[in-house]
Amino acid sequence: MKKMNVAIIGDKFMGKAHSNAWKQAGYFFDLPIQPVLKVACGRNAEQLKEFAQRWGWEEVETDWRKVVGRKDIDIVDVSTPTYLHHDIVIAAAKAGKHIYCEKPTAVSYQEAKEMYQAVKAAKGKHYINFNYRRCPAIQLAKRLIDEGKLGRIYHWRGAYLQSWIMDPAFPLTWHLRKETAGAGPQYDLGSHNVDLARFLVGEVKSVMAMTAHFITERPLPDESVARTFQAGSKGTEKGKVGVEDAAFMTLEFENGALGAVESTRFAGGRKNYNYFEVYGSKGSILFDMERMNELEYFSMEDPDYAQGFRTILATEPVHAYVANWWPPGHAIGYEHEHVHAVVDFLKAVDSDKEMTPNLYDGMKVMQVLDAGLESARTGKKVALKDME
Ligand code: SOE
Repeated sequence: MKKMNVAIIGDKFMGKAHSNAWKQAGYFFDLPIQPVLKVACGRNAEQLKEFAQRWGWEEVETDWRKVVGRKDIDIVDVSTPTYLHHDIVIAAAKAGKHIYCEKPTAVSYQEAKEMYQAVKAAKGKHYINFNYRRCPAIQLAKRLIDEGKLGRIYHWRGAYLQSWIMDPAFPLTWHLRKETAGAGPQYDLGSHNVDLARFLVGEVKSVMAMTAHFITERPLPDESVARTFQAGSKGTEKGKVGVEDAAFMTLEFENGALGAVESTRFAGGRKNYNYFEVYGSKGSILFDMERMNELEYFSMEDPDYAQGFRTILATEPVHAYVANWWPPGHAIGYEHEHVHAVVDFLKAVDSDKEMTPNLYDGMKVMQVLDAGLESARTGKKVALKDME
């Protein structure tokens, strides 16, 4: 079988999720290319060594430029904090690599545009990791919509709610600084939601938004801390929070549908509540990531005496990707979406076909998100065409 060498840059949460995906994909799916876990790159040499040993990366390197410049590397996996995506992606595109990049795309729409220009001019394939698209229940939602089962779409209602920074003692990690994250939940969570809205409903035409800042100062983090959920602070010294704590947007779609997108890290009890509803002239669907194997479906075509939401357990072989895992009813999880993305990426590379979502989609999502931030700043509706 053809082999390709993968370099991963970033060894924290996404580094782990992607390493697992590169490793597992070939056990469950017939891959056209065998990915070789060649080199792992991270800043902290000691943590990196431990990471590489655990996941089976053959080599380690602390300088991403050296990794991207290596002739033997075919695929660059960008799993770093957001502010590094721009330079790494552009360098990797210029070096002719295939690119597998984490979301949010960049710290601004402007940067995302530059990244897209670079990959467009290069020959490698590119992917932006909006992993939720590859959840079988969301693939089912897409299928129902494409088959016309929902009819004309009237509404998108998306909410991505978390609670991990509600404690004011939670330190000022890179997610809370404008220079490293670009924005707060508007980017981190809203990017997933807007991607799903574009995937299931269509292109966005205009946006109105409001943001809120609840906690404006936080303790500075311990240097070794990068992973949000294990963060510790180094004492009483504080720094200014540079991003919003919550962002709520309304969307006008090009097809006339109206949408709402809520993104917050201040929803107590919500851990990873990535939730959406789609309402159409013939039916409705609801999805909740915390119950990711299920899709709620309501059809107006059912007899009136039997109408109501039904819960479809999307674990049958007929559902996307599921036949390669376990028998019906044996649920799958978050990490499987990442495995599915790796499988499709390798197929795209092998067949020289576009992978979706790619850095074009990543750029379009950033355009919507920045339109939202602009609207929140000015108090005005922002048309996407004015953002070009
Ligand atoms: C943190 O908010 C986070 O890890 C996001 O960055 C991920 O994209 C999301 O899948 C889960 O929450």
